[in-house]
Amino acid sequence: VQKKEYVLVQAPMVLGMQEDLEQRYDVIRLWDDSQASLLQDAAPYVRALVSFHKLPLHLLESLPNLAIISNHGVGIDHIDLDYCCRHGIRVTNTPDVLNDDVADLAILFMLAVRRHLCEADQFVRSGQWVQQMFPLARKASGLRLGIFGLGRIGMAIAKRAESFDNIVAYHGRSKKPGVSYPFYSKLSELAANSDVLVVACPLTEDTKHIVGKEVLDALGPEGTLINIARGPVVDESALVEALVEKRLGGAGLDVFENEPHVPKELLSMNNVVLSPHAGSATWETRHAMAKLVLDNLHAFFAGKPLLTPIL
Ligand code: 8YV
Repeated sequence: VQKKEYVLVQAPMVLGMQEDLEQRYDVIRLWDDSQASLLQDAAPYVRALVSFHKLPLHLLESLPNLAIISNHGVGIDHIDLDYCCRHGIRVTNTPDVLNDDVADLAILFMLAVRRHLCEADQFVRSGQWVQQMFPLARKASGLRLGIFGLGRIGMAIAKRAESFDNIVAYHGRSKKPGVSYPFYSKLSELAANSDVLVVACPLTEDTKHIVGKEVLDALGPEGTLINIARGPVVDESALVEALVEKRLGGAGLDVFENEPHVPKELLSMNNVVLSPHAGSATWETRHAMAKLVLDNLHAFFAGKPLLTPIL
């Protein structure tokens, strides 16, 4: 019998796919403390790792034969690509399969924040409706919607926003060829010309904290910030300050600087809608993501081209 390859997995995959993985490989579960000694013994032979979030350097260093990291997610800001490059480690991610879900959540935030959906739900449940009228909200259609990062997810958001008669404009590293939406070369100018600003860019050294006081003030007291990308793209203390001082109208946030911790000031604000980094969290999408993770691994071990390589 041919020995199975070891695959180190950082977190469980969606039901069904974890079982598929375990049938095909000798899986070592990083979240399961009872497998720590197995990991110690197997470390020199591990060639593949399935990552979900940040990998400690000492873990990578303990895997001298690591040859592929198949990341469960499109964002790869938590992977040390320099380390991977230096050690000839291939890296794959899961682009495209989650575009719809993440774009849906951005639109959901736009609607929920502007139309006070969470408050309205609470208003009915708590019985306040029988005593008073629900305060008026703000329109979510016919707005100027700025997208920071018009990549695959940004485009899916733009397409949806158009069906709400929103006027789309964008900012990014460069103007996209073949795209007719107005391009702003300065993020603060896009913000100044937007009612809703959606953050949909990757987290890099260049984008860290780029949404700070200047951008938030440009968006202004009637503006809505939506972040479905990565927490640290937004300077969270500047965001909290802007909301506390009512210099920003509202926010829809799926991601935070120090997940799963959320600044306590946000918890009591009814112009803020919060979500636990759940942009891709549907059965269908998590299944498609896991399948892509597995298909990249299978391709690697079969010596075939990787499906969605980063490195
Ligand atoms: C999560 C995401 O990372 O794809 C991404 O970049 O942020 C999300 O899909 C995913 O849940 C972690 O596996």
